[in-house]
Amino acid sequence: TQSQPWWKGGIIYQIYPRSFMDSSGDGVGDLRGATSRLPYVASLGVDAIWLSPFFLSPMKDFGYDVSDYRAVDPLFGTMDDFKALVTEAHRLGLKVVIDQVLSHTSDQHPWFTESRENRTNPKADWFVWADPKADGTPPNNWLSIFGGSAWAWDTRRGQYYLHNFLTSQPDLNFHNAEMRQAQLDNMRFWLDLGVDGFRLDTVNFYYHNQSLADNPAVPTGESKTFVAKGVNPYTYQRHVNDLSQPENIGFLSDMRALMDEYPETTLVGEIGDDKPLERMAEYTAGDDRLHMAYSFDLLNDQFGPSYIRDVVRRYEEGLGDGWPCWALSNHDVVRVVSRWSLGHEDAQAYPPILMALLLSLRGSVSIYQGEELGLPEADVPFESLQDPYGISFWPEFRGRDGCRTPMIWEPEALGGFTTGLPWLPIDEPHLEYAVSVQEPNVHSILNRIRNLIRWRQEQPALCMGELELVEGSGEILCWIRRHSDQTLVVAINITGETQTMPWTQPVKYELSGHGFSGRLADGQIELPPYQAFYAEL
Ligand code: TEU
Repeated sequence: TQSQPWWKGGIIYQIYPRSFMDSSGDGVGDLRGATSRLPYVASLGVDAIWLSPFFLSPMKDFGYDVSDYRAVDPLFGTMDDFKALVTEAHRLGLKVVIDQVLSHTSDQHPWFTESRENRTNPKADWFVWADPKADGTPPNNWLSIFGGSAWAWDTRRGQYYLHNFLTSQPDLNFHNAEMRQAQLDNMRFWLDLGVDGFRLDTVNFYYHNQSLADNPAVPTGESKTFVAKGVNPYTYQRHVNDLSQPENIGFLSDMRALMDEYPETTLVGEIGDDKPLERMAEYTAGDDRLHMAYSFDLLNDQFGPSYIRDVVRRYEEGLGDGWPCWALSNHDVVRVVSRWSLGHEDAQAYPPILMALLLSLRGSVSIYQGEELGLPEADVPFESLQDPYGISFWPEFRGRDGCRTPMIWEPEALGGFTTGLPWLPIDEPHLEYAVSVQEPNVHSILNRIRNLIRWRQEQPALCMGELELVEGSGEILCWIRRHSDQTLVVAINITGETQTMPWTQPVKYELSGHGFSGRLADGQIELPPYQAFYAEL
C-alpha cells in the first residue's frame, strides 16, 4: 500500500467534551473524563479525535466564544490534563485535532475589552467597528447566523461592532495584520504542545468586505429552502459580503505554511457557504491552502438515494484536486438517524448501513460521539434548553441541545456520564443504547459499526481510492472505488425495501467480514433492507 498522510482517508471521532465523560462530578464533561474513555475510542479503529473547544470561555456558545486561546477552562480541567490527554491519545495511536475558533472571540476576551475602550487604542482595529447610518441604524443589512442584525451597538465607543453569531461573539478584523499574526502565534502554541491538526471553525467568515455593502436578498422561491427543519428560519439574505472574501486565501496559505513546519499535521476547514462546493474546491486546491474541507452536504435535511447520488456526482465533478471530510452528524445538527427518518426505519439496522454509506465515500470521515451507538436525537424540553440559538427560535427551530445530551456509558439514570446533575438531561430512551449494554452483544449496533470501521481500514480502495458512479442502480447507491492495490464495487441499500440492480461485470470475489448480507446472483445485485454488498473487481 502506498503511504498516505494519516488524515487522507482517515476517520476522525468528534468528542464534544461537555457531554462525553465527567470525572469531577459537576455534571459537565471534562478532559480527564475524556482521557479515561480514550481506550474505548481507540477500540473503534478510528485514526484521530477532534475535540470541540475546551479553552477559557464564558460559555455563552459553549466554548465557541473563547476568552483566552491558550488556556484550558477550569470547567474542563488544567493544562496538565490536556497534556495528559495528548500523551494518552498518542500512546493509543490516536492523532489529536483541536478546534480553533479564530473568526471571533468572546466579548470577555481582553482583546475586545481593549478594542472597545476608544478608537485610538492599540487594538482599536482588531475587531470590525463601524459608524451608524445617519438615522442611527446599523451600517448595513448583514444578519447574524443566530438571528437579527449582525451589528451590536457599543455605547462606550459610540459605534457598532460586527458579530456573525451571538452578540457576545464579536468578529475579529482579519484585515489587521497584527491580529492575524497573533492568531498564528496561538496556533503555534498548540502545535508545540503536540497537537496533530486543527478544525477551523467558520473558516470562510474570517474576512469581511470592507466596503460594508449590503447583502443581496435571497430570490423569492428559493427562500423556502432556508425554512427547512433545523435551519434558522429567519435567514433571508445571501451572505455575500460578510464572508468568503478573496483575501481569505492569503491567510489560508499563511496557516498552511505554519502547519508545514510540523510534519503530519492537518487543517480541516468548516465552510458553511452559499456556494459550498465551489468554496471547498477553492479552499483545498493545491498544496498551500487547507488539507481538507468539511462537507455540509450530508448534514442538512435532504436525504434518500437520489439526493445522495447527486451529492456524490457533484463532488466528483466539482471538487477538482480538493479533499472533502464527510460527516452525517455533529454537535450542531439533529442526529442522523432522526434527521434522515421517514418514521419507520429499523432502529437496529439503520445506523450500520448509514455508517457503511459514510465509509464508502471518497474522502476523510468524521463520526460524532454516540453515532456509533445509533443514538437518535434526544427530546430536550424547553425548560431544559441551554443553547441560546434554540431558545431564540423555539419552536420552529429547537436548537442544538438534542444532539448534545450526554454520552451513555451505562444503562443507569445518570448514564455513567456523571455522578452529579448533568448540564443537559440524560435522554431516557438513550439508556438502552448504553455502551455497556451493547459491548457484550456481537450483533449490537456498536459492535457492527466497530467491525465495519476496522474492516474498512483494511480496504485501500475505500480509504483512498478514486470513485466512479455506477449508473442505472435504481434506489441502490453504487460506485466503484479504485486504488493501485485494489478495485472494488460497493452497493448500499439505505431503504426499508429489498432492492435489486443489474450487474454484469465480472467480479474476482465477493468481500466478506463487513457484516452485511447483500448478494450477487443471476446477473443482479440483490440487497435486502439496510444491506450492502462489496466485491473485488
Ligand atoms: O458553526 C458554524 C455554524 O453555525 C454553521 O453551521 C452555520 O450554520 C453555517 O455556516 C451557515 O451557513 C460553528 C460551530 O460548529 C458552532 O457550534 C458555533 O456555534 C459556531 O460556529 C459559532 O462559533
